[in-house]
Amino acid sequence: MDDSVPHDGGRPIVLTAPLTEIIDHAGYFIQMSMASLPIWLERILNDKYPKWRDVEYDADGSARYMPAGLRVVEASLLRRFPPEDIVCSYPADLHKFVGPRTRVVAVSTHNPLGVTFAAGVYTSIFGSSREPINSHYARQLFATIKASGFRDRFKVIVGGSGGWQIVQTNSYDELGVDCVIEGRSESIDTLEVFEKALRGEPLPRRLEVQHPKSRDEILFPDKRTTFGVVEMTTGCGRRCQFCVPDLNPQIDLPKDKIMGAVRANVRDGNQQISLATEDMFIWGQVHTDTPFYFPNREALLDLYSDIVDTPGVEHHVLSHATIAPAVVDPVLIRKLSERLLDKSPIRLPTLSTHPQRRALVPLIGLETGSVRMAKQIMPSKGVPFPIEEWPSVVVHGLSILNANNWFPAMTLIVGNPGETDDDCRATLDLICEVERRGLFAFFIPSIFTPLHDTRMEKAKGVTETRELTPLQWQLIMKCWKMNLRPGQNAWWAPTAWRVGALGLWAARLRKLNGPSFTWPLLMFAGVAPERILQHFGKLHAGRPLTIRSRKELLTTIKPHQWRYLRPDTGDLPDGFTAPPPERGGKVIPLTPRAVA
Ligand code: B12
Ligand code: SF4
Repeated sequence: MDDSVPHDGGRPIVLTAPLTEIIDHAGYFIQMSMASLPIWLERILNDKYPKWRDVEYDADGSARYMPAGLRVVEASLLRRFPPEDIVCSYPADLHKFVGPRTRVVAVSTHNPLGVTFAAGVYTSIFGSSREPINSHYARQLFATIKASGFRDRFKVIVGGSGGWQIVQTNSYDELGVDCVIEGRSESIDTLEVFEKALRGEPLPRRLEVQHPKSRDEILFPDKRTTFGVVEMTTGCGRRCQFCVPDLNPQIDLPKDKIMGAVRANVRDGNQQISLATEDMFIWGQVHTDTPFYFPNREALLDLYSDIVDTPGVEHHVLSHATIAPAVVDPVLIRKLSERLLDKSPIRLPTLSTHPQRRALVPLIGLETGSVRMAKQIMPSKGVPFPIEEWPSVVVHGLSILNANNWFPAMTLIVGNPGETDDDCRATLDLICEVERRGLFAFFIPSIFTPLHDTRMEKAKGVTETRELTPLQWQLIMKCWKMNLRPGQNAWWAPTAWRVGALGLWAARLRKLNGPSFTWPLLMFAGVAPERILQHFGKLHAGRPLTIRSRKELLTTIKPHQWRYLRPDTGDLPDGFTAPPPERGGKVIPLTPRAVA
């Protein structure tokens, strides 16, 4: 860092984040790619997005936008400290704000070392330089802070959903971090740590702080956030064993606060909004008389309609969802499409039937196609349907979503503890069934990573790509082959892929990933038709699955819950009787349009 002294001696509290977690144009996918691609492939993104480093400033040189988490930290600190003591700075401008008066540099990070789902996998598949682009920039940020001439005067506090990576890898000294706070900034304990740092007192290395238990305790920033991220819910409720966010209390946040944060984003120049959630479909149905997995159609339509109708909101992007609600209420999906598609910045010309080829791409967990595995790691993932019906729920959910121009990015976990070849075959069968039916999702396989604090924290997964079995490789490469279908319409594209993939394999990947990789790679490259490779026993041939009809699926719901089904969705189980007029629940004020 440049050691010139800022004219005001610096700000006592400086808030920052890695540049690659702050940038806000070019859509979610640029950040996701940066989390997954190794630094030696950065030039691909530089070529595609030559301006990705360009950021906007407020009049005082502070950052115009920051990740939502850091904005909440700022809002939380503003409860106790004066605004002139706090600044949000881009990494390149730290020298303008860090000076002799600085006592805290606080860093928010999502994924600083790239040791989480998917992020670690692709960098290790791609080679010797395993460091993901995002991790490179995170380390660069920490190095800049560490090199400050005023470093002995301030403490470095790290927080955010990726803070645990520093704890788990014990990278405190290497990165120059004094304290990692795990948990939310609204906590009084978080404020106490900042107080201590301002007084120059020693800090604990790691502090776990309490998550707010009620919706009113969650703060909303009145400033612009990266991608216009506004929190919608916390927690989930489906209780998957590997999941971090599910450990938080299940809360849906008040609509008036969400709308306030939407308006703040628009006021500060953001044209895009995205609601942060683990499952958008629980909103409006948390702690009501109706189980959360029967979505509250009216409340959701009301909320999303008001967001996309807010003057200045040009784009809206979905974040995370689950698939069972699509089977429960296809009418909701259709009506959401009617409201949301026109504002989606994502276009999938070969898939979408929207006049401008717009599409909705929520992130949805598929994780496994093996019912045996699903029972172990995510027994409630498909509620209200029993987990035995998981493959049918996925296929039906996807057909309803696709019919409404939703093409989800679906994550899969490869190498779950105890995963057998049969489990892997079952997942391949499901993926092939999706292909056979002409359905589409972007399948994003990742290698099982035991995430800190989860119920599977102590479980051991695959640590090296060389350890992957031929079936696991086949699954990974099959997913990517299917993902590339929409982009392969140009006459030259398939050949370019073949040549590129083979070249990379010959030059680098053959040695790195071991012999199990060879046949799946040849399948990916399309060197020989899959059926020939299957015939010679080099690949598993996906077996056709028996998929239940929607009516059969609805019949598998526990009969005492049938009353939560909506008659206008059809396919009702025999013996269904219409529910009483008022569907229990808390009262959510609705606009007349949403009810219509
Ligand atoms: C929106 C989102 C994204 C967006 C936008 C991210 C952004 N930069 O704004 C996109 C799609 C780009 C994205 C990408 C990825 N994401 Co993401 N994402 C989310 C999501 C849904 C919401 C994040 C959010 O803004 N929440 C709201 C804010 C308020 O919460 P928060 O950030 O946690 O902040 C609170 C605390 O952490 C704390 N805090 C935050 N910063 C600081 C700093 C200090 C100093 C202190 C004291 C406290 C503190 O206080 C805040 C509230 O008080 C979360 C799930 C979730 N519900 O949190 C997943 C989540 C964070 N993402 C996750 C993952 C895995 C990824 C990817 C690696 C996926 C991938 N393979 O591509 C990439 C990594 C991106 C990168 N740059 O490296 C995981 C993180 C797992 C982990 N770290 O162990 C999560 C939890 C999802 C999950 N279900 O697993 N993500
Ligand atoms: S459905 Fe998703 S968010 Fe919910 S518990 Fe499972 S993995 Fe976590």
